[in-house]
Amino acid sequence: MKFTKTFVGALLASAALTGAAWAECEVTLKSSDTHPDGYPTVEGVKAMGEALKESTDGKICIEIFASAQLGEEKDTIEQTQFGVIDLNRVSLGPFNNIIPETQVPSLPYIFRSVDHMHDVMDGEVGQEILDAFAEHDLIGLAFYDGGSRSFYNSQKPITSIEDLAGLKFRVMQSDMFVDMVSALGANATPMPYGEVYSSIQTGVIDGAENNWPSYDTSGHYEVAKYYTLDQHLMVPEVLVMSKMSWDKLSEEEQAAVREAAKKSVEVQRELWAAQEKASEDRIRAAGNEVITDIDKQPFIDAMGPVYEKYVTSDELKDMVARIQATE
Ligand code: GTR
Repeated sequence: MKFTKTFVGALLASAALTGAAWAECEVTLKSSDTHPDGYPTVEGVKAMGEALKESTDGKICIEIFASAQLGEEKDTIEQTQFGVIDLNRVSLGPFNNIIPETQVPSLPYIFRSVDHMHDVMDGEVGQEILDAFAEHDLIGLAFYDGGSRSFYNSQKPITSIEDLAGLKFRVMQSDMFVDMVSALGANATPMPYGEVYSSIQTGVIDGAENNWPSYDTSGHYEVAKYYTLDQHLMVPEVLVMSKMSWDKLSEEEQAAVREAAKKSVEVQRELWAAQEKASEDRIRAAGNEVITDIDKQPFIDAMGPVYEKYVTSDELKDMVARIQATE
């Protein structure tokens, strides 16, 4: 068969759409995500890749490795620090033990609403947190939405703080989250995301906590039928780059990377809102018991010791005060 020019052109264009375009690029940034293709964070980074390819005239591309192909978050963070992975989309949670500033937006009930969270993360506090990555061989590029996290479990409907007593929940690998769960009267086990499904299934843990899209796409909703919307955390997602990879780029290219990351935020936020709704609909349709009628005040009141233990330096106290003062 003789290929016409248009046919080859169409073939190349479709290759670009399916992600093979990076093969033609001079620089290909390898990007990690624990979520599957189609998840709003993965799609956000895809949008960044498109913007970057365009602004660098096809020189810099992003190749995404979704579904934890490069490992669990904690390990991929180390690999990013070592320059093995160039870009990483992760929750702020797994950074808590290494970068104190990331604890602030990870504090339980720190944000009053999604708008409050956006105002803070898009403002000076957010910028200070992004800047804090530099001392840890990483460049903080942007924050994505991660909704609010609530408890789900396989045992019983939780309708009050008392119901949590004695249950064992998986948390992200952050000491602060272990203390948060203890302060609520339950037990916590830090564990990689990829081990949660089977751990609930086999009864090693009773449940975990996450947002609607993660509860849905991880399949956790199949093994933990009770979801209680106590919304204790609103931890933003973050997009970071390896300092080693960053240093290989010219100043102009670095600016293009920053710009493309910022541009992708809007795309991710829109997709996020739609995915939250779609996941909620699917889980409700699956017949899971969703407890919405819950008094959050006792949960909020129980968090005093967590703030006391983790908000210790003047810098962190000042950040918390500024967040609370943000309208
Ligand atoms: C999700 C988050 C992931 C991962 C996961 C977890 O909400 O998007 O990056 O941190 O939670 O609980 O491990």
